[in-house]
Formats: sequence, C-alpha cells, structure tokens
Amino acid sequence: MCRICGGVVNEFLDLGRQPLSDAFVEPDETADEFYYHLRVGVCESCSMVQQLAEVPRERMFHDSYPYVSSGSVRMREHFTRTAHDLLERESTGSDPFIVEIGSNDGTMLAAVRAAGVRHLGVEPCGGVADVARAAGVRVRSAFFEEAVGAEIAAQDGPANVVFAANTICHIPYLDSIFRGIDALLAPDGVFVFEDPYLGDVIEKNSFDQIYDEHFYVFSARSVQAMARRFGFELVDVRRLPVHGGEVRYTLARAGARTPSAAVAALVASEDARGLAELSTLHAFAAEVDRISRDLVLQLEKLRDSGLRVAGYGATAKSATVTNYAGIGPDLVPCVFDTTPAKQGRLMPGSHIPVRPAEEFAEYGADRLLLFAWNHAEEIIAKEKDFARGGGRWLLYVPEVRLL
Ligand code: DWN
Ligand code: SAH
Ligand code: ZN
Repeated sequence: MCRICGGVVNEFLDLGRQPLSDAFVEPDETADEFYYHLRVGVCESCSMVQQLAEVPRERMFHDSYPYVSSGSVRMREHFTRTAHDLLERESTGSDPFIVEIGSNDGTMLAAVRAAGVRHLGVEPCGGVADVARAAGVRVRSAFFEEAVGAEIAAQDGPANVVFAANTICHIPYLDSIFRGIDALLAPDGVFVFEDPYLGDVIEKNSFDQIYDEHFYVFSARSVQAMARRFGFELVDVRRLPVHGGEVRYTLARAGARTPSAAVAALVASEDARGLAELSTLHAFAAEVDRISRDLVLQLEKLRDSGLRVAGYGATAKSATVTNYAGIGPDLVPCVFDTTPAKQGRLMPGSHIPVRPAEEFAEYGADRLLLFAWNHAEEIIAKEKDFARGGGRWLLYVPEVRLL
C-alpha cells in the first residue's frame, strides 16, 4: 500500500538482501550486521516511487551516523549558494526565521548564521549535530515530525522557510512531516526541499540512489500529488546538477502562490516520456541487471590481468551496487575515503576495507572504481596525478566504462 495515498503499489525492482548503507562495521563485528530485503515499487494512483519495506529510523540515524555534508568542496559551495538564495528570495519581514530539517553538520545553516539570520536545524544524529553546534549553528536534536514542528512554532514563532536537502526522501512518515510543517510555516512561508530526481535515476541508470535511507524517489508529478494531498501546492521546480541530478521543489500553502511555468513543463515532460509507467520502470530494472553483470565482468578482467584495483569514495550508495552485484574484497581489495568515521572499518555487507584517502598514493592503484561518481569532476581534478601516471577510472553510471 502506498505510504502517501494508500493506493496500490506495483513492485518493479528487487535489489535483494541489503545491509544498512551507512553502517560501516568493525572487522570483528560482521556477525551482527542488520539486513533487509530492498524492493521498490510505484503507486498506481499518485505515481510515487517507494520502497516496500521500512527500516526503523533509529537503526539508520543515530549518534554515530558517519556522513558529513562538508566532505565535498562542491557541495559546500552548493549549500552556501542555497543559503544566499533562500535569504534573498524567501526571507521576508524584519526578523526572518529559517528552519532546516536534516541539518547534518550545519554546512547550509552556517551561511545563514553568518548572515545574522534567525535559524534552527533539526537533526537526530548527535555526532554531526555537535559539529554544527561547534560552528555556532543552533540545532535541536530530534527527528522532525508533527509534534516537533508545533513545539518549534510555539517557542520560536512561525518559519518563513523550511528547507531540507537529501532528507525528505529519507522519511517514510511524510504525513506527519507535512502536519509539522503546517504547524510551523508562516501563512506565506515556503517549504523547499531537494532530492535525487527519478528522471535522472532512470536516464542515468543510477540505481545506487536506492538504498535503505532513500525511501522515496521523487518526480514533479508525485510531489505535486503529495503536496495537494497535504494542503500544499508545488509552486516551483528547478533541476540541480548535484548528487547525480536532483530537483529542488518549492511548496507553498494551497492557493498562496501561483505555480511557475516550470512546474507544468516538468510534469508534462515526465508524462511525455512515461516516467512513472510500469513499462519504463521494468526496462530500468533490466538495465540494473545488465550493468551489474557488466561491472563484475570488468572487475574480473582487471583482477585476472593482474592490475591493482581499488575503490574511491565509501558512499552509502555503493552498498546497493556491491551487495546486489556481489562485489567483495576479491574484486575491490579496498576503498579510499576522507571520512574519519568510515576509515579502518569495512563497507557494509561487502566487507571491503575502508582506508584513509592519504594512503591512496602509496597504494599505487592502476584502476579506480569511482563509487562517488556524483563527485567525479571534483575527485578526478583532485587526483589528476593518478591519470597522469597511467591510471584509469572505472565508472558504472550511466554505463560501465573506463575513463
Ligand atoms: O542522501 C544522502 C547523501 C546526501 O549523502 C545520505 N543518505 C547519505 C550520503 O550518501 P553518499 O554516502 O552516497 O553520499 P556522497 O556525497 O556521494 O558520499 C561521498 C563519499 O566519498 C563520502 O564518504 C566522502 C567521500 N569523498 C572522498 O573520499 N573524497 C568525497 C569526496 C568529494 C572526495 O574528494
Ligand atoms: N542535508 C544534508 C544531510 C543529508 S543526509 C545534506 O544534504 O548533505 C540525511 C540527513 O537527514 C541525516 O543527517 C539524517 O540524520 C537526517 N534525518 C533523517 N530523518 C530525519 C528527520 N525525521 N528529521 C530530521 N532529520 C532527519
Ligand atoms: Zn500513492
């Protein structure tokens, strides 16, 4: 049953037994790993793409959650720009108030704070929340939901903007989220959120955007239907190049604003290409299989020719690829990553060891599997010596190919 509207959900993709994507394990803790069955379907009524089973939120989001937004220079720039955009366009009145859901290490709100604007982050993971606090960002440690929205409104007054990046698609219980936003948002306020876009996922075969934390994959059509259901209206959309292709959705209270032409245009383009049709999604599922097999063949070839292989970027996304395709340390002996909380541990399920990025040069890789393909530009530029020395990057989005 659809988590948004109660409609019939048709399964189109079975990604098998999967671990928690951000649960990097100590070498002696692999016996305790949590697994679940990752299956994906689309709602016949509202066209929302969603998982069929829910992982309890506390298993994914806890005080040792390892992901930090600030790990990419490009994302830091993106969020600074985002803050300035929100401040310029949406923060009206003499004392505006901006709330961010899923504020993580405070990368976005630090720019709001620097502008001297009232703000609050809501973030359940204590470790990253403390990083934000150390930078002077105000954070409430909680899962945002209905009661939290009402409490913030009572304490701080109405918000002009509620913003969320890469967070709303993580939350199955969106009915409660919308009630919380309804309680919190000023009458003319906006709810702005950005998440991976179904159009990009299908076009680029980026099936690794689907893992435990990414419960929904949004489209303009499904977000428009969801907004209406909860008393809001989708009034603007903007495609973003970050994280492999996202859309920023702007929602206002129903009737408060006139939707921009971009909304109708994006919905029409989705309908024209049959984006949420089962035939399209089944074709995508077939591509997922083909690419996974291709990738394993390519890695076996590299191993058999005696080349030194490693992974680059211990992403959450990569859990889907390694566990679905069956890629372990025999094919990818280790992966390099800049995140201290991931280093020295094993990738979930695949048990590929994560090594500090500083050890990358001495390892002397011939081929690097770029798990963090969404940061390709930044990473390839940073590691230009690798290619200069004859090394080559192996990508699997949108196709398996060597650069
Ligand atoms: O939605 C989510 C996004 C925003 O972040 C979360 N559910 C979890 C997480 O997903 P991810 O882990 O797939 O995100 P990234 O941004 O693709 O992860 C990049 C990884 O690569 C990080 O572990 C940092 C690392 N990295 C690196 O080692 N060197 C990244 C860059 C840019 C680098 O130069
Ligand atoms: N916004 C950041 C972080 C994305 S990772 C960025 O774009 O880089 C997803 C974040 O959502 C995590 O920090 C997680 O703790 C948070 N999150 C998950 N469920 C939440 C909820 N109900 N309320 C607030 N934050 C939540
Ligand atoms: Zn539905």
